[in-house]
Amino acid sequence: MRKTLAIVAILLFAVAALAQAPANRNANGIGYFMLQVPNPASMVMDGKSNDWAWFDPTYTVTMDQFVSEQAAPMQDPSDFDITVMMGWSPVPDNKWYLFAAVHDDTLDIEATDPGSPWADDCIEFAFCPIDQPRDADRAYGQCFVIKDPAFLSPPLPIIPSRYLGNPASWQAFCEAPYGAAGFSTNPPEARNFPIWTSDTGVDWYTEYNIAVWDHAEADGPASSPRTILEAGMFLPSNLWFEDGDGPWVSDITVRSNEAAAVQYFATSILLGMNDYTSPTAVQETTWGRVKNTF
Ligand SMILES: [Ca+2]
Ligand SMILES: [Ca+2]
Ligand SMILES: [Ca+2]
Repeated sequence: MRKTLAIVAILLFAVAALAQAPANRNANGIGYFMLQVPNPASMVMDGKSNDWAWFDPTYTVTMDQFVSEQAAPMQDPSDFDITVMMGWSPVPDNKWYLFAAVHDDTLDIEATDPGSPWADDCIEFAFCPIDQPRDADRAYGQCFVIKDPAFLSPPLPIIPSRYLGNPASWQAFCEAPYGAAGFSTNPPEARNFPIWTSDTGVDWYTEYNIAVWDHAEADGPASSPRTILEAGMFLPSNLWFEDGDGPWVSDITVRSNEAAAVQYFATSILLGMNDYTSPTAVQETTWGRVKNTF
């Protein structure tokens, strides 16, 4: 009996240890930043970055700020090279924004079944404002996969991932008015093909916005508490990029291997409009003036 109790005590200690977030949760050792979108009404989720000219490039996330979740060697930039901008908007829009540009030797978007979105070039993303490990009860379900839906049937741009319960309820978190996404490629015709490659590769672009929830319930958005995004907020969130051409290599992620080991996410800080320097300061000033008249 004593031995059994000792084993139970050890297991409880192990569970408690697992519940601790490691000190270094971020692949870049610092953390990531989401910038307040100056004018959400001007943002079009079409996979084109012309509406991101306001973004301060200091906060662009480049490949040196990612690691392989499986500690695999990072791919050569000609094979897979990621650039990400992240934003957020306050109420009433109240969403997380992201624009990702990936240089890739081969675009692979051949999968037709939304039930297995990981087979192709894709991005998995997740958030947990209450900061629990992913498999903990309340974090479950706030994990989504986004991939070019050109060959998917139905063509769902954002697909819930790792959820329990009714798929239709979870899909509601991904669609208007809560989520939208758009895609484009350079050259534009690349996404007309299930697999496309060239000597110089291809650039593929993913843009989305999505509502954030303190926790997502299986009944859908109506029974889930929405997170109110504000400047200065700390938002545990994560990205995993997968290069779908050839055999699967690894998940390229923003969380540290230590965080992955205990299923915690990376950390982002929401910066307000006075906290960063916009390259389109004239527009920003105009917007600030308009805002001050409210
Ligand atoms: Ca756009
Ligand atoms: Ca590749
Ligand atoms: Ca690829």
